[in-house]
Amino acid sequence: MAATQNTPAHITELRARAVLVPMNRPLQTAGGTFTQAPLVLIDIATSAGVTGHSYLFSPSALALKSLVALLTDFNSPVAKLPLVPHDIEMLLNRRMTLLGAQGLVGLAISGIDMAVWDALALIAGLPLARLLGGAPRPIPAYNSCGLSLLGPENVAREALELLDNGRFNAVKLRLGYATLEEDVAAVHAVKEVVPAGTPVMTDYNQSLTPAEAIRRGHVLDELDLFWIEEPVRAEDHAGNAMVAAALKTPVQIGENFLGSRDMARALAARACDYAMPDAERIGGVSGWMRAAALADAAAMPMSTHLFPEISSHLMCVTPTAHWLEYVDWASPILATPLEIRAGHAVVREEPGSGVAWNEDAVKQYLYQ
Ligand code: SMN
Ligand code: MG
Repeated sequence: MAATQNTPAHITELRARAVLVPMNRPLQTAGGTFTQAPLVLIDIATSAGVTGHSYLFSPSALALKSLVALLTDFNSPVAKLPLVPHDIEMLLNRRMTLLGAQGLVGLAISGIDMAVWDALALIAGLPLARLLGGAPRPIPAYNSCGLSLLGPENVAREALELLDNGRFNAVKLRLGYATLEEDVAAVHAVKEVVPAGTPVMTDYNQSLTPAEAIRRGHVLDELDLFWIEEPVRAEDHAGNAMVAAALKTPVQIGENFLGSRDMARALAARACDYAMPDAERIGGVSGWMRAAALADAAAMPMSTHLFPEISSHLMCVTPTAHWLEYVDWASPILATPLEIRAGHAVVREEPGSGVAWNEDAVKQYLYQ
């Protein structure tokens, strides 16, 4: 008897639009300030009648229109292609080799990959975590929505608000004040108000030189911080390695890994103790799975950066899964925002990656 052949669904259209979503708490880091979240929403319509969704975060609103234009231009190479994420990724990377598949191009390819996987999960009727071979489970999440460079009084007040009576039990504090003394004062202020044992992550957003990071880090080493993130320039693997070797506190990097090969180079350079790739820079779902394999081989705890909705599914299939970074920036435009309960993200038993639009809200925040 001849084997039955199901024709795989194919892409019918790729659409992109931009929104500027007001943030509950403006974020002021040593690397930049945000009061609105500049997001690009991607829709991949398919012949199966379902539409896959994903979004990108553009750290500068200045690039929003360019990203939308780039994605719209990608409609022509991807329309009519079968819904096969690996082949789509390979094709787009090949087409972009001479231009360079990083920067905005890398974000666009990652965003397409995430939307294609979302469509596949919707067609299969499975949560993305299950389609990838895992099962939805609660993922430990820290609240990363605030704790900007606002001084000790403000961060102490905000830390308690962010814990939200036990909804969260870990927070991330931005550091990189003009002086070490101000960094220490901010850490003390938070540590004094949170319950004993509360993990306090910290983030320098690449603002120090290696020598200054080691000088500040030796003092911070006595303050029981959960990790020190991006102490020096992200691409300076040798500098990060010097800092990681000198400090007791784990050094966390990864949000600026540009694809899994970049991550492999960072791991080979021993640039960090912990890794936290970012779904839109590591290559979407496909890139994440390769990054998770690298982290597993290196026995390295792996956390996430932004995109908590899809990232919580990915953590269900990450062997060294560590912490999910929770931000609520996309929540206002999502049909069902990610839920956090007792310090954990709730991965729903519903088809897809957890990303679908609240169209009324999207209309309200459209950027054009
Ligand atoms: C961060 C990076 C980019 C945008 C916002 C916040 C920060 C983090 O480094 O890790 O949350
Ligand atoms: Mg960071």
